[in-house]
Amino acid sequence: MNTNTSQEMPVRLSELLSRRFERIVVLSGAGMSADSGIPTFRSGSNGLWHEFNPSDLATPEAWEDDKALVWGWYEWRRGLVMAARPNPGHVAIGELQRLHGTSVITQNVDDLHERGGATGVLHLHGSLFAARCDTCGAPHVLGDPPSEIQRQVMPPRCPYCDGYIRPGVVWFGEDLDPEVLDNARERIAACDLLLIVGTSSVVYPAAGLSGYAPNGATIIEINPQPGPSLTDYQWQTTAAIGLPLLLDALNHDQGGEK
Ligand code: BV8
Ligand code: ZN
Repeated sequence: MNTNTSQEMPVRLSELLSRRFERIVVLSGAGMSADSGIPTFRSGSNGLWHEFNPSDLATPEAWEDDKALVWGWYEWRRGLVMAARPNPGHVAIGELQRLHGTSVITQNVDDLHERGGATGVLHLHGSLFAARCDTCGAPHVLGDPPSEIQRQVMPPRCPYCDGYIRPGVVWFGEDLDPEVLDNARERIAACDLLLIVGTSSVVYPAAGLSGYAPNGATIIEINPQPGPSLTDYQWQTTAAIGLPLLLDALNHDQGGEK
């Protein structure tokens, strides 16, 4: 495993990328959106909820305990995402998919991959834009988030059963959508290049997905502070810097359009 802290494509990495890849998969985490100004899950600011650990708020227990605090937190995050723009990393992944056919799997609950041009994104942990009734499950379309940040915001009620509307995300202790998880495992099991971008790889089952990559697949991690991992190459750079350079290298070596 190599680790390189340079900001241009390291030679060893460009050598790794010089073969032809037919089935590229991207697996992203919160670091993917850090360059768009979205705080990461474990090392970002938590705003008005600064005394709370995001992992403690993203739980059914917190929701049962204080719906207004949790709903206020998610509405703050939804507002941040709506005001943010996809960064060059999101755009490069959209191009990677257009030119080389790439599956995008994300732990993120934002829509920045889609706004960067990616389609068919698998959201392992749901989405800020998929609210639903906590009682009858009816999908609920949200309007604009509150204009100013409020610490406590009561969630809306379901027009069908008067239940509370909850965020459309997977909380700790909740199961992931089995279809989404199976789909992600299948895509990674068939890949020949896996790009792991901006994740601390501590949350399961997402963190275990890279283990499904077949022997012979090339696994590359892009992260300014990579953790221990079984990759072929750890590139200590950001998503916004690394992914456009990686796209250039693949375009150069794979002859542009597929
Ligand atoms: C499950 C949605 C079966 C919500 C999230 C005890 C009780 C219950 C469960 C467990 C338990 N012990 C273990 C578990 C399993 C648990 C788990 O894994 N816990 C961990 C913490 C030990 N998992 C679950 O509960 C999952 N469900 O297992 O169900 C079950 C059922 C009952 C009981 C047991 C098991 C559900 C997990 C899903 C939780 N929901 N999100 C929301 O967003 O509010 S996870 C949350 O963490 C986010 O989705 C986030 O994406 C994800 C992972 O974090 P990262 O994306 O990696 O973000 P992080 O901040 O950690 O790291 C950022 C990285 O980016 C860093 O490496 C940094 O260096 C890098 N970076 C920074 N800047 C940049 C950058 N990279 C590139 N460019 C940059 N510019
Ligand atoms: Zn309902």
